[in-house]
Amino acid sequence: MKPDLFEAPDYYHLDDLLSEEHKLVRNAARAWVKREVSPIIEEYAQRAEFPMQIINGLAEIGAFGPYIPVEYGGAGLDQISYGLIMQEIERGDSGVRSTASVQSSLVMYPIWKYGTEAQRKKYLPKLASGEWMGCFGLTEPDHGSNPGGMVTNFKDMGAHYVLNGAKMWISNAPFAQVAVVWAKDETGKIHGLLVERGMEGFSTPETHNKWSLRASATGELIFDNVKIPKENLLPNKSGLGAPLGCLDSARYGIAWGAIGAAMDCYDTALRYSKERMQFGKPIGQFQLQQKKLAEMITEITKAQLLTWRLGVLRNENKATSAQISMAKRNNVDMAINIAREARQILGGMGITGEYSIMRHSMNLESVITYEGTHDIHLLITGLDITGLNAFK
Ligand code: TGC
Ligand code: FAD
Repeated sequence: MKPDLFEAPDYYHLDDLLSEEHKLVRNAARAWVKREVSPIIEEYAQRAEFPMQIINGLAEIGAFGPYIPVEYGGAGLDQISYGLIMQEIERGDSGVRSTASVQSSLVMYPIWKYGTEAQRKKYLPKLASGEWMGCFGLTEPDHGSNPGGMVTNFKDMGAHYVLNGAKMWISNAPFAQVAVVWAKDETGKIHGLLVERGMEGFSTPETHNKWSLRASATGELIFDNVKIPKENLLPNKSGLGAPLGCLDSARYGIAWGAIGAAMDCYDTALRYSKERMQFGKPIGQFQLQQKKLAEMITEITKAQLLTWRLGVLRNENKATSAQISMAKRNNVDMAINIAREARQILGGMGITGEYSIMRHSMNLESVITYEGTHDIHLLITGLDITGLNAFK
């Protein structure tokens, strides 16, 4: 792979809206990605393997629980710092950002928000340091966009619960020590359970043959009469709103992350367009190539401003789920379109692993699908503005 020469576009001086702390956090993450992710990621993606050696570094830049309080091992940062970390990591690779999103927003967040003090103390410091990795089991083979239909269930046996069912498409599953699993009790109400590797009847087979997010490990969670201690139930929130609340936090991180992938594609294409000569000129001098690049920087700039504003609203506890949904949908769609256009600017070179664009492009096919598909997010906005529910 070519050396990482990334220079971040900031057409509307977004940096002026950031605090010194935001810039310090962002710059540390940016430098770490250049040093530790860019040189190795293509090889790991080609081999379809998650680079386990980066876990400590992810913990050090605050990517595991950026906004979780320091007393539990988190970085105690605000929502904009959280977003900027996700942007920088996904600039390197969406699969690496997935690992961080799952750990922070889908594992640490529910333990912090819905767990007991004993659960927080037991799990959060280990997850923040990367000593333990976690995963989040919501999706099932027959229930993806419609998680409320899940069939995974647990029964109260007096001294413990017994869990049965299966989850599919679970990021980090093959190596996670703990899974936050969403399952129905005997009355059909959804609860979160903490399932640990090694519990009898619990297995995590890896999913192979992915053409997307190849540097992220994906697997199934299978529960065959797994005995769950009663203290492993998350007691402080139940119902579908509990897992969906975690998704709000993760979708917000993805909105920033997608900007990172788009910035990397744009920056690569811009540099290439000034170096590649055809018909005796740099291809960047042709109007059609300039149109592509001009549209890219416009869309990136719009997404940066949208997402920064969403971060301010989140810091003030004012962001709605529908606003977060809009940013996730818009920014991932923006990034996937930019990746496709950028790939064309590189001609044949664009399909090789010498450059990051094709990897971003393939990764974004997962990002536009998970955490709610593009169409599901359109319907969430549709419901919000019309009051008419397409899901019922
Ligand atoms: P609905 O009846 O609308 O809602 C049920 C209850 O949930 C509440 N609620 C929310 N609460 C918090 N945050 C949100 N975003 C919420 N959205 C809804 C709602 O108020 C209601 O509460 P209550 O008290 O009235 O019961 O539910 P529905 O069954 O009609 O479904 C709605 C729909 C389709 C929008 C939702 O289910 C959905 O978002 N589907 C998409 C599924 C999805 O995103 N799955 C993600 C799986 S995890 C993943 O992909 C991780 S990838 C990780 C990585 O690698 O980065
Ligand atoms: P389906 O729900 O079957 O949807 C298929 C198509 O139908 C989509 O285009 C969808 O938009 C459309 N559709 C569905 N319902 C409607 C409707 N009402 N109106 C219009 N169109 C509709 N899940 C987890 O729980 N944890 C994870 O860690 C996790 N990681 C993932 C990692 C990867 C790499 C991938 C690919 C997925 C991951 N997922 C995870 C699962 C992901 O959230 C689901 O794939 C996603 O929610 C879509 O579900 P589905 O694949 O079953 O598609």
